Amino acid sequence: MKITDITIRHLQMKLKAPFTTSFGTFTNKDFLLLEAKDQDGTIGWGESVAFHSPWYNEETLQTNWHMLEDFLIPLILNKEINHPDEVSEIFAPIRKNNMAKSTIEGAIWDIYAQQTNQSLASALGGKKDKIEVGISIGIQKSIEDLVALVDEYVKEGYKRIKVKIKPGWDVDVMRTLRENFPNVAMMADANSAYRLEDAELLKQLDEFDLTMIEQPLASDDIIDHSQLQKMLNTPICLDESIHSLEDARKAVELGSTKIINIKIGRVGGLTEAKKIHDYCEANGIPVWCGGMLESGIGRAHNVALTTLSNFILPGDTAGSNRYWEKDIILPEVVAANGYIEVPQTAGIGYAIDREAVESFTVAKKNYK
Ligand code: OSB
Ligand code: MG
Repeated sequence: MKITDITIRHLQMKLKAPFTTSFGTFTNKDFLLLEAKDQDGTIGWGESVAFHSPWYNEETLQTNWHMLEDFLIPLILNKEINHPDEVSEIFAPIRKNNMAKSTIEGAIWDIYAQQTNQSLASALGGKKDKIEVGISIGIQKSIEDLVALVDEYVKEGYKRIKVKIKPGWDVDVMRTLRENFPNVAMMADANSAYRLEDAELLKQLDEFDLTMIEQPLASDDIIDHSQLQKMLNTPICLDESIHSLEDARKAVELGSTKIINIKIGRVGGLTEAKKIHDYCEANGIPVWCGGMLESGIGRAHNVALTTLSNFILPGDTAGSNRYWEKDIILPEVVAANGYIEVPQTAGIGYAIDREAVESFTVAKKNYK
């Protein structure tokens, strides 16, 4: 393939309900969509998962736009590409900026899957026709509100509940949840809100039989996590700390993580995500697919990735209706009884609702 035309759009979509983590609250989702056109006319879509502020990691919507416009798009336009795996090699001279890189790579995987007449899931080597998913619930105003929400999602069929924690919203919250939902698979995500000195407090979570605790310590740490894991029975799962296969290998070798949350954007694309998946599978480390409050396009990529065999634990890819009044794909992603059916049509498997895309677009630019 040869990409001859790329359009970047900045979309703004209002979340149905604000989403609060230990680092901040999202009410709107601002993000970039990338539409790439091959010389044969095939169109592929990618979504940047960078947020509008550098809270989760250092990238933002604007840094992604800069990287795409000034560095990444010029490396891709009119270059002969035989396989999407080549994209990460082309981008190798550019350090980090993984979410920006992943935005183009995702569109190229979509085009490749269409041109080889297979679903993105099959193109990646995935075999499942449905995937098991959980839900991630933000910090609420009160424990009562949280219990009511969890009850709602358990009734909707989600089989695993993840809740956000932070200092002051942790042990008592998890105790109340466990008392109310004795048999539901539960986990807590701290988004780096604690330090090794908090080990005694985090140890109290062992009582609640959590499937894992996600990223308790600093976003760039793998050393203290290995110390903490020695003190906890609850498995640690790293999210923010893992940007590459090399990061995954080092964290696993140090014993800093027993499970890995793979986010396509955080690791620079589907090719690297697959490498981490394969390494983890060979080393007995289960993985699951994380979420970044994606629109339908990023969600479709997550669904496809989750069909790989070592995605053993339910991920955060909930149905479109958990986030949006109206998504930008047709049909929307539907989670029924905790499962999403994997689309079998070529490419990402969902049609783009261009009218919806235009209605949420606040800026756009074309590159040829
Ligand atoms: O840490 O997984 C995270 C949302 C925003 C930023 C970081 C995270 C999250 C989630 C929500 O947990 C996942 C989702 O539902 O998309
Ligand atoms: Mg997380």
